Amino acid sequence: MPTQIEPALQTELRGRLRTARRVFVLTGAGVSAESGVPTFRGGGQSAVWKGLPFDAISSYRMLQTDLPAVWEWFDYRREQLRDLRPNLAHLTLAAWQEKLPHLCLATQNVDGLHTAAGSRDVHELHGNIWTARCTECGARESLREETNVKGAATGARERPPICRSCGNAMRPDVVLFGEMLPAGVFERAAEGAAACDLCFVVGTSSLVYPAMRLPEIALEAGAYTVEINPEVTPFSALCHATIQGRAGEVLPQLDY
Ligand code: BJW
Ligand code: ZN
Repeated sequence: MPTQIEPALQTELRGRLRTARRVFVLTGAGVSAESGVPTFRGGGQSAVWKGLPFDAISSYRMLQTDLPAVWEWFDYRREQLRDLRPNLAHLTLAAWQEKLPHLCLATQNVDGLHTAAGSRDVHELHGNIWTARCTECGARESLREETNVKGAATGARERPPICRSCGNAMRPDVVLFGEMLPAGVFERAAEGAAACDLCFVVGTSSLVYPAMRLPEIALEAGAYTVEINPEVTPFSALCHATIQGRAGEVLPQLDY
């Protein structure tokens, strides 16, 4: 049975969307769950890989000690993503950007599905799984052309890929535990959070910083803040409204 938003809250939130001047949205893995992307902490296939918990393999320490293993993990993840499509949550947020005077969308996801849904200027706080970055010169290259990372297709590169600019090893262009976010991306998202009057926090466990600073900034700035998540999180008690439900069912019901 799909989640039905309580009618008074639905009316309240539609009204706020109609009158909001600036809306800020932070999304996490849950927004892509209905597309078939595994979450990190919700159990399932990708939480543990070859006996390693994801926070061990998606870490700066692992990058330093075993870059080929990190590539193997992200190649596996890209294979999982290859045929997946944006869901109603991604599509609703993309449609809001067309209707609202200003919408700032920040995501912790590396899957690129917000952009695939049509969202523009997405602040990808944790990078993008479809890009490689040189460990020395920082040059970036797309991995989209590799039709089959297992090597069956002609486009497959060596692992780790060698930078075409300087000849050094490349790495996945994602932010691993213990690493800083890309220069400027948090700051730009924080500007959106500080300036908003309405904030949505969608499908995140609300555990990972500095991403979770963003809705805290919105709250501190006085924004009305709404969480959408089937589970209770550490942020739930701080929000003005929490909707316990799936993003792909809840967000379309807020459309106004
Ligand atoms: C649905 C749904 C549906 C399901 N609809 N919802 C203490 C100790 C050690 C470190 C730290 C510490 N305190 C802070 C830190 C730093 C650390 C951190 O925050 N750790 C905490 C976990 C404790 N942060 C960092 O290291 C960051 N860097 C940093 O702080 O730099 C400064 C620094 C430098 C040097 C040393 C120390 C500090 C970087 C964080 C990078 C996170 N990277 C990852 C991996 C990306 C690459 C990859 O894809 O593998 O990003 S970790 C992982 O978590 C991934 C996610 O983006 C991120 C957040 O996960 P998210 O989105 O919340 O997903 P889940 O799975 O946890 O939750 C899904 C939610 O969806 C659930 O709530 C479900 O209920 C819900 N849901 N279905 C709506 N249909
Ligand atoms: Zn290079």
